[in-house]
Amino acid sequence: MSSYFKDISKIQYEGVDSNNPLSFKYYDEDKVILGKKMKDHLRFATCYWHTFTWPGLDPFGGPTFERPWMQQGDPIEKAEEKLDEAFDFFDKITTPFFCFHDRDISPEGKNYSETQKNFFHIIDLMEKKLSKSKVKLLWGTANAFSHRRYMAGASTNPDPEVFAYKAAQVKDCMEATMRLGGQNYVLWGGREGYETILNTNMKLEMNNLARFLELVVNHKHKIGFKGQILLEPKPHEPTKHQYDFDSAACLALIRKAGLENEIHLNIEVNHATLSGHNFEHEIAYAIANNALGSIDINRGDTLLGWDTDQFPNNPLELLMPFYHIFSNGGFKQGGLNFDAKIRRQSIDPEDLFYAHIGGMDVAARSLIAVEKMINDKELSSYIKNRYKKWDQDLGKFIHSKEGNLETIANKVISENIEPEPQSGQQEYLENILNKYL
Ligand code: XUL
Ligand code: CO
Repeated sequence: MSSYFKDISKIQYEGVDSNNPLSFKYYDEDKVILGKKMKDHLRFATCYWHTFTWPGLDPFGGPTFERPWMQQGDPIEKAEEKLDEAFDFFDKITTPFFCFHDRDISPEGKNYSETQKNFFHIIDLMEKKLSKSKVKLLWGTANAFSHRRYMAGASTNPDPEVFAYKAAQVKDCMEATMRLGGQNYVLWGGREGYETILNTNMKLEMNNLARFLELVVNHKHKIGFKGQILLEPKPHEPTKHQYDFDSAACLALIRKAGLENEIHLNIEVNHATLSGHNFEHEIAYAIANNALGSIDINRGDTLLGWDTDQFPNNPLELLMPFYHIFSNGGFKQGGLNFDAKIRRQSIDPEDLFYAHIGGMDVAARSLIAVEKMINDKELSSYIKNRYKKWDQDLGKFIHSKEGNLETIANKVISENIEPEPQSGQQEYLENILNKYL
């Protein structure tokens, strides 16, 4: 039975005037925004790895959290204890979903059969827990990057035995995800890239990665899994050059495998910033290519150049990404996974609650602001107007069968075309955003 969170009750919405730090100020799950309840728009998920498995390490120091299930003991019993605590947390924090990796929930055994036995033992228990809880599974995924066998990549490893090992893990994890009613399955490469081209056959590695995507999609159809398959971009860290660098690189891979109708993207904030883009760009790029599936919400630290995976705390940073998401229909099967960890000094059980409450409130505030932005139509009308000539004669002609370089060039002369530059009015537009927050 769970005890770690025993002093904390279910978190309730109390509004902005409440001084209770263990309450929501903005996230009112049943409040209707843009025609749907907040909880159905935001589809929050707690992530098992950072919230229950990450022990508070950094490159210079060991674990700081020392939670009961992280102590020495029988690894299966500890995994069971962690599961009890995790479900107690889900029920109290009220995220409607959670996400997991195979290795977060159960330990490796001495060979793959034993690892598989451990995994399905916990999956059986999880299935029982799910039948008694309101929480649902947003997505499952396999960890094919932590163990030393994966140091040179998983599906891009020079050794096909490593490829096969990952295939076995992903097969089991997809089947478990389906059995638990998971709505998506995520592929995050981790080490699908290379450290030095001196020892790398890039063409073969990229072909193998495309082959892996194809095997995953074939298996999805074979078992009748209705969830979305998602690929998560990340530019580097752990590997120097990753084949799944950003949304554009992931889409190139997906298209190489001919799977653009089968695989969408799971876009993470801190991965977007590490790639030299921002979250808004990655979201807008995915939407423009009909590829947005789900998001991992967190943030980096501008003073630290690595994936710090902090909880979001600034509504302004989410405003435009949310505007793009919710003005384009929002999430269907996807959602908003807190792939975020509390800081190494935040060692109390309450700290996990403060972090999620803050993240959920910040997202709720941004959603409330976005509702106004969408209803006011100020930005959408501006853009519509800026591009309006594409719906008129010349714009239509360029896209018509008659349009070719010659006929278009002839028009420049016959119609005396002399374009007049127009202001982009960036500052005017930036000022508009101010009024929504
Ligand atoms: C790693 C990361 C992963 C994926 C799932 O940076 O974001 O946790 O979300 O493997
Ligand atoms: Co992630």
